[in-house]
Amino acid sequence: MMKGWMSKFKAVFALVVLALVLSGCGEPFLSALQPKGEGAEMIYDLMILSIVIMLFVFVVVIVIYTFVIIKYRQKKQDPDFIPKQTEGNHALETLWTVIPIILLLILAVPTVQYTFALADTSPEVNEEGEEQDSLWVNVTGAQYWWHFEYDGLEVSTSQELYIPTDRRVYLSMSSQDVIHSFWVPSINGKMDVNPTGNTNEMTLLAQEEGVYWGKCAELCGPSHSIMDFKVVAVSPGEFEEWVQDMQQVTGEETPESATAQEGQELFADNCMSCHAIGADPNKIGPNLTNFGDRTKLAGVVDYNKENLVEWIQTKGEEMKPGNHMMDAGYELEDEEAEKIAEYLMGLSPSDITTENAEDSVYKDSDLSSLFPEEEEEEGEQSEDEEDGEESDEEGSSEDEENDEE
Ligand code: HEC
Ligand SMILES: [Cu+2]
Repeated sequence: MMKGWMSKFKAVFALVVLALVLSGCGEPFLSALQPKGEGAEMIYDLMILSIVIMLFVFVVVIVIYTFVIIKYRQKKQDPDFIPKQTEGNHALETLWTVIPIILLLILAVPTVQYTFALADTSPEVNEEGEEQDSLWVNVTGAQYWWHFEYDGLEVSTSQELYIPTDRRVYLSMSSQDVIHSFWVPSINGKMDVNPTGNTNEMTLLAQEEGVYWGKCAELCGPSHSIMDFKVVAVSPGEFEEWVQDMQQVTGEETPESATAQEGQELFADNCMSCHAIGADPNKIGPNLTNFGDRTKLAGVVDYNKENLVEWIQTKGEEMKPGNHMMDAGYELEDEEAEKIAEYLMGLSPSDITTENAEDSVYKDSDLSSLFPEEEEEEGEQSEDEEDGEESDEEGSSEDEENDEE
């Protein structure tokens, strides 16, 4: 008897610990439990509904179970006593068949409804019943990065998808190598991308400005787990401005500094076979039109010059094992790589950057819990920073420490 209670206690204890651990999982910019988009909200509602139903069933079963255990426990009486034997009870059997059916219906109706709503990629209709122009983006997944081409706008970018808030953005999605899965948990559910020629469609509607994190959700190779990307939601006006700025870029622009100019030439000689600047649909490697505005290098690596030089020199071999820049044949002096880095980090054609995602749900401080080691390193530097004014504009991770204090 005693032992049974102990193991039950242990189970409850384990559940409590698990709940605590899981509650730490959700980062606001990467959590299906803190929806910031139309689709994510529907999915969240379904989760809550099914949890409520499950809890209801759980409580009812536990109550009956406890009642029966107590009421019908062994009594002090003749050990040969045999209780009244019953067999079959129509009322009860009907009841416990009907109740689950009702519960399943309560769950099924909104699930089916939302499934169709989420798959709906027909144009939005305004109050007068007129069809609105849809903003379509062609999304291509590749080992281990994402490419985005704004349909009809002559704008291409990679890794960081800019979208306007409160407007449905339509994605037409495929893969250029293996199956990947596009997932921005705060905004919508997952969608697979296939290399076989068929395109999948989905929509994104972000309700708040912010930089939302996306993950590849289909095992696609050694760097699958770091095939990260971002969705940057800015106001509709800012988005228009961004598009116009991006449209101006031809890739021929001469950078200001002489070093960057040399970098540009080196880039043209060594890198242009795989990378494009401007709307050129080169898809062996990411489009670098606004590379200067990236929040992360290659989706996951801290964005700074040192890492960029290392990326160029090692072709990302250790930062993203198995990535296809490793196929590149160039050999460069460190000095040359630095010049290229200077050129690339200056590629910022628009004033609209992730900083404009004002009410950003992704703040540097949030990151410290994801990258605990960095936090320590910054602790050492924080003294030097004390006098420096805090500007929210500094997207650098150095602000993390201060944000938290
Ligand atoms: C063989 C084709 C190829 C060549 C040549 C090449 N790259 Fe890449 N590059 C890639 C691929 C593929 C990726 C994506 C890697 C990943 O994230 O998995 C990449 C990623 C990058 C990134 C990160 C982009 C981002 O959006 O964050 C930078 C920066 C970069 N390359 C710079 C260069 C430079 C500089 C050169 C020339 C010195 C160069 N690449 C030459 C294929 C190439
Ligand atoms: Cu992938």
